[in-house]
Amino acid sequence: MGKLFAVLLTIITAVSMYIFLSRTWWLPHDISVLGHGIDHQLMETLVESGILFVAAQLVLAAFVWRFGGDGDGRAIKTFPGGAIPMVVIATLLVGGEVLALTLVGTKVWSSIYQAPPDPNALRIDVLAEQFAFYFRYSGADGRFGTIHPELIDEGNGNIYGLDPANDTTARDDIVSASLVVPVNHPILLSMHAKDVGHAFYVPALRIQQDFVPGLLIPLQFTATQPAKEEIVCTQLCGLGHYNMRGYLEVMPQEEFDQWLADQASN
Ligand SMILES: [Cu+2]
Repeated sequence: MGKLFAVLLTIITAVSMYIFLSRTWWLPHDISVLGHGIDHQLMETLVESGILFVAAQLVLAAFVWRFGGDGDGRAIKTFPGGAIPMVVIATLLVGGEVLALTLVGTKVWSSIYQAPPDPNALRIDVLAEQFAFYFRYSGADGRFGTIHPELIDEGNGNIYGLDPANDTTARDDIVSASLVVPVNHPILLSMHAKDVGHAFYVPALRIQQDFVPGLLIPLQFTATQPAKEEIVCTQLCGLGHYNMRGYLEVMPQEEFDQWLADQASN
């Protein structure tokens, strides 16, 4: 029985390794300036934890093969020095590994979350609600109209609660159901939620960011090629969650300018 388990364990380890090495389920294509750094970090983590995984499974298989119980009543040997040193060593090893990965990963993390926004970034206001995303552009004046929560009215299409009658900066604001951005241009999203927690997930951008009600969350990215990607909500946010999605469209600058002009004249 012990030997059979050792063989099974070795086969499972080999198959798992093959799935990763052959890239059977792999990352989607990358259209973000930051994507390379993130993928590189992910690879380092995968390789490091992969080696440890394979080594641990094979050592386990070898021990089971060699010492697997066959019911002959032999006494169970104790680990030299008792269990405590073994637990301490294992904790230090695993703790050291996690800490090392954290320190190495901090570089990529801070390049996304701690870097100051590009002064030329195109600012887009993102609103998440049950069960849709809305994207607001400031229009010709470069200023966003103030949000008045009491004016929010799905019925008349005032999704953001703007007051164009009294607020001149709100008059030219453009609200779109798709996130349309120019290629190779830094984008700064300002994300907020109207009701519950949601998330903004675009695998090709390597971005997954939660919306938290009450918080204004900045998020920056630069897309490197024209594309149309799905934006999905990855926080269970209610009955319609499965259907909460939008589209990111990355287009050349001239096309984007044209799109924005078309939206403004509507
Ligand atoms: Cu949602």
